[in-house]
Amino acid sequence: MKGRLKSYWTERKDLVDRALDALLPGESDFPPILHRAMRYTLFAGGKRLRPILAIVGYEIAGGKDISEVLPFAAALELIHTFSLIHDDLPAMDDDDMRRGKPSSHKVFGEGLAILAGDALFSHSFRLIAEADAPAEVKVAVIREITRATGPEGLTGGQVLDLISEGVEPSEGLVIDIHRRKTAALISCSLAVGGIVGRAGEDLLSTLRQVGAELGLVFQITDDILDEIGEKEKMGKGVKKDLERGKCTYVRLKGVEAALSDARALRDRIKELIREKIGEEKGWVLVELADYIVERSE
Ligand code: GRG
Repeated sequence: MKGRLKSYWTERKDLVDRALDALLPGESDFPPILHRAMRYTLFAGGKRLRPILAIVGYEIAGGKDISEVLPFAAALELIHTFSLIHDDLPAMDDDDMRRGKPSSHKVFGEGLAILAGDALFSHSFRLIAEADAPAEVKVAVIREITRATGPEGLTGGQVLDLISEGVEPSEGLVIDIHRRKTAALISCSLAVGGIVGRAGEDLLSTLRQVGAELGLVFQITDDILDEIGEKEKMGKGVKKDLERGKCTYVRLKGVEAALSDARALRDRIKELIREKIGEEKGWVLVELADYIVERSE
């Protein structure tokens, strides 16, 4: 990441990190082992893509007071972190490393890792319920999040990902898994920011669409990085997808074609942003589209 995107990101990431710390129960709250486990993966060093996208959506909608969107942004990061902890479990992807550290279940054991994830998910809805926003905004946010995380989104995507191990991938299946497992929450994050910033229906549907395409390209790049990325930069094991016979874009088309498809999709997303949001309001998304495809972490 470079230039003005880097300074935009650093400033907002700092706000998100501080909000997360303030909005989470303290590490020594009872029972301390649960609170330690909740904070362990949360503060292990994520990019904070989803909460920052919520801020981006809020700002594009015309929101001026970032503190208004921060509890919602924090809730999205709690949900994402919950999904990472569960994804790493032996019953799912069985990964020993996450965010550059041993996975939650490696440190706390499986039972606590499951429960830390559960507690993060529950706490996210408490943050939404207690946010300083009108009830109709909160209900719209809850609808957006539950649709993105339920059977049509993350949970359904994770099920397809799990039952498709070893299956010969088709383009339809790979894209369906990627859209649900990864793109749904990324799209939801931009839309949640839009809802809190009181975006109208047209802008909301643009934010959902741009987020869904960015999410798809994000997961295609994740597949590429699993194949050719560096473990240290990724903060997790690499070459795991092939080993487990995952239905990935790289398995479908190979690294070269995956990269060229990702770049073509990136170009279409940039056109969409310029056409529907405009360069002035949408510059973060335009530059983010480049970062997502060219990233190494
Ligand atoms: C949310 C109800 C509910 C269930 C969760 C376990 C599960 C069901 C879903 C797993 C989905 C999953 C882990 C998808 C992969 C998404 C992905 C590309 C994660 C990596 O995101 P980054 O690179 O990670 O943004 P950091 O660590 O930077 O936050």
